[in-house]
Amino acid sequence: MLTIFETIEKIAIKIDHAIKTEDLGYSDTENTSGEDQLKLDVKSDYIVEKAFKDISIVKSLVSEEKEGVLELHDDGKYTICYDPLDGSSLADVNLSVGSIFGIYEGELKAENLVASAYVVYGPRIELVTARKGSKPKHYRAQEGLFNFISEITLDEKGKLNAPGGTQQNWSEYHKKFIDGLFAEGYRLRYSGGMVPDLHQILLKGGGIFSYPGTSDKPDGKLRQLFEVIPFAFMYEQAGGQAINEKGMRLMELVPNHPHDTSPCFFGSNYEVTKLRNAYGMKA
Ligand code: AFP
Repeated sequence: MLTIFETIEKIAIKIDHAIKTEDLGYSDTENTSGEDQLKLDVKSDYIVEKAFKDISIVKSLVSEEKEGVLELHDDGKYTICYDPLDGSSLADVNLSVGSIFGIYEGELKAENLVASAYVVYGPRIELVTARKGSKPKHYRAQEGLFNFISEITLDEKGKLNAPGGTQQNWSEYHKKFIDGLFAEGYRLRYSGGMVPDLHQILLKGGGIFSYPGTSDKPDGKLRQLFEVIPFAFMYEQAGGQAINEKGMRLMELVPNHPHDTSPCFFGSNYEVTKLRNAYGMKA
């Protein structure tokens, strides 16, 4: 696992360099979700693939930017599902973006995720890794090396509210839930980049990030294998919760297809309990 995390560190430095130096325009390709790919998406995907190609414990790769599974080593142990550059459409307005990695052993379902990691490309490059049985670990890069800063623990209750999805397509009860948080004094923190938005809640003690099912996207937008499950693991390891609209732990998801999405809510305990009440979910 250490080898995988060290490889992610090298990838982070290279992707950060690409963000700072490469053309920010569109390529002439689409990803499997039918979204236009930026040149940066394609480049970042290439950087990740190249870095893991020679790591023998990696059995296969599944990228948000590609259809299907890329088989690497028959004797490998892990499948890495990754979004090489999440929120890439924010790069042209110079907001933070990120990379997300879910490391699975066996069949691709949440309970088989053994570790996850994400990188935030902001004013600094930061890395957070999580493994079973310990708190997520937060690192910051300095002159190309990642220095450990601290373990991450969520408070029982936070102050931040990051509500995703197009508001006119929210359900009445979701709108009521979000309005209720603001009425309680919560502050809006939403950049449109899942990685920096979830990172902020983790580091500032707590709150809630929601991306519900909406009338136009009943299954939400965020992808289970590359985005939802790796962050659900992070939030649970940090002492928080991560559930879907029915109150099921996201760590129980079983995707039917690598690009399946799910409504998702990540937060500290107080806010998730409030969500359960608002949605009429079982405790
Ligand atoms: P892109 O990868 O298309 O830029 O989308 C970013 C993202 O997947 C995720 O990082 C955000 O949380 C989410 O989309 C924002 O979506 P909305 O703009 O619909 O809230």
